[in-house]
Amino acid sequence: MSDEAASAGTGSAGPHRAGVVALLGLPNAGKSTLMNRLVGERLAIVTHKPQTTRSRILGIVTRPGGQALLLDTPGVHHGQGALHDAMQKAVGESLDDCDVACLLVDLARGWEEPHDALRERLDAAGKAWFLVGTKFDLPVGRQRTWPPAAAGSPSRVFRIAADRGEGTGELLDAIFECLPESPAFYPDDEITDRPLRFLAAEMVREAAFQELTDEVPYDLAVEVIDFDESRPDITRIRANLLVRRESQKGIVIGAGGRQIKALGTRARMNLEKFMSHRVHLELFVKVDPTWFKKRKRINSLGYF
Ligand SMILES: Nc1nc2c(ncn2[C@@H]2O[C@H](COP(=O)(O)OP(=O)(O)OP(=O)(O)O)[C@@H](O)[C@H]2O)c(=O)[nH]1
Ligand SMILES: [Mg+2]
Repeated sequence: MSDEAASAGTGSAGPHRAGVVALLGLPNAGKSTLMNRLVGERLAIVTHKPQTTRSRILGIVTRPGGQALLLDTPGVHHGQGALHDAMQKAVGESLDDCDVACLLVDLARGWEEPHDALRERLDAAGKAWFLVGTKFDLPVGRQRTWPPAAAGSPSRVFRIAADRGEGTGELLDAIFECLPESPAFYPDDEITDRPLRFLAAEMVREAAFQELTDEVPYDLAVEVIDFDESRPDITRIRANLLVRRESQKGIVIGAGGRQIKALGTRARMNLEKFMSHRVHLELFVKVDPTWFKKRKRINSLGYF
């Protein structure tokens, strides 16, 4: 349980509340960081590059009297192709499915034109939505006039620094107050519906985003081909790094295999921290010029 979930007012005297909360915004707004903070685990991968998240990822926060189903989503952006379409479909479905939405806006950047469309969709759907300014710890964010007039009429307005947990407890309290009366949807010890196998693939992809430059991480997908949990003290994982072009294969492997070694070490250390035991990680680089073109293939990689 996160500090936020533990410290938030229990609300256990009133009716039980449960519902879906969509975390929406532009790429790099801090959606995944906020979800991880509220859930209290590094469920969603976070990098300094935009378009890190490719699918909707459920993070469950349970406390006495309530359960919030947080949906981390890909950032809203223009683009084309089956992967882009799958990412934006995940955004649309999260918006449609939610009981309350948080529209996250990077305070360092302020309100931008694509926020208008998101706000219009939320208002048209009649959703309760919170305006959440992120990265309040940065000086430029602290100086920004908030809320901006263009934001219209959000139900509530917040400023948070999710990295350090500033303002996130108050935000979670407000979320719980807004949820409909309902029994819980998941057992109280569950934090996501995603299998460990998918979370592991994501952690490898996170390492790829951190280690590789230019377009390579965007062209790369991770396919777990073997996930062996038969021993309690070590998990053995074998995964393919799918790249689009032969030239990218060379970049990912690096001179003398140094790049893939660094990437693998970084991923393994994060996996061991997450699983609290040893991980044996074996990575292979495979050229697959079409992985991002076919919807079913994209979905099978966990991006939906
Ligand atoms: N200074 C500061 N940086 C933050 C804060 N929250 C997130 N960041 C940073 O912003 C960057 C993007 O964070 P993410 O959580 O990956 O953003 P996102 O909205 O999920 O991005 P996409 O998945 O690409 O749409 C990372 O480098 C984070 O460390 C914050 O409160 N303060
Ligand atoms: Mg993200």
